[in-house]
Amino acid sequence: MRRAGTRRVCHGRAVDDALARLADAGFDLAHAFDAHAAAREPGWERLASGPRVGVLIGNTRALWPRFCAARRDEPDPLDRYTERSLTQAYASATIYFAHRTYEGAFLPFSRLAAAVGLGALAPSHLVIHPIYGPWIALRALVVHDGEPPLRAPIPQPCRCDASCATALAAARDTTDWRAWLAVRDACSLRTHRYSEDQIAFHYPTAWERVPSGG
Ligand code: B12
Repeated sequence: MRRAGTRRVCHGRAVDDALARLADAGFDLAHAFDAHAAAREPGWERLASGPRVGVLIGNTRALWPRFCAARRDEPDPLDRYTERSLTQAYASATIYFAHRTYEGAFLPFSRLAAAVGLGALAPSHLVIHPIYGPWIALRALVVHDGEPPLRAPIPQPCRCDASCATALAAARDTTDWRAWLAVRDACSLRTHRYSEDQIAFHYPTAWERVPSGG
């Protein structure tokens, strides 16, 4: 599988192998950054001490067939699949998951993704990737030793006519998933929209199944 928007994070063979395994499992976004610099972001102070390389792991629509092929009959199957894939790929690194709480709170993955330049936050509050638009999910952060690349926030990738802000205003007071899908669909970058099956998995039950998302 082609790895999307990534660069090698260090020379370590083990790191390359881990990224290849994750790509095979459908986690096709891996964005390395300086974990110590990112520790300045509110909510990420925990990165200040410890290994220097952070790698944000996410996915595009590429996840869907891989996940479906490996899916088990279990509660929150995507979260469990994510955990298994990450821990198998990185046996000894520190891993933080977007769907888990730490000391009672979710970690602000969207703000981290914007701070380290994986994407930019749109008026919809969704992270917009320069290629995949809003059709990405943030799954985990891996922290390991090595030399991090320099990163900076990127400019807004979408040519926004503010239609996502209008859609967000319409969705805010409702739990109707169609209104929330309309927020994502309002983005001008829609070539890499999820498949209907993937959308059906993420949207209609989002409010009953808080940890998952994508
Ligand atoms: C809890 C949660 C939810 C909850 C509550 C969201 C809320 N508004 O309070 C529910 C289940 C309702 C939900 C729904 C959705 N979520 Co959500 N959610 C999360 C989760 C796990 C934690 C958010 C959080 O509290 N962060 C910690 C706080 C401190 O950070 P923060 O940046 O201030 O977080 C705020 C925003 O993230 C915001 N938020 C969360 N999801 C969304 C989605 C939209 C459209 C908006 C406007 C705001 C918003 O709520 C937080 C508190 O105000 C994150 C993953 C993560 N760890 O961040 C995903 C996450 C933000 N969600 C995501 C998505 C896509 C959605 C949905 C659009 C689709 C879906 N079904 O998954 C829906 C619908 C929109 C909505 N009303 O929020 C993606 C965003 C991807 C991207 N490209 O930006 C994330 C990153 C998950 C992922 N795996 O990628 N979500």
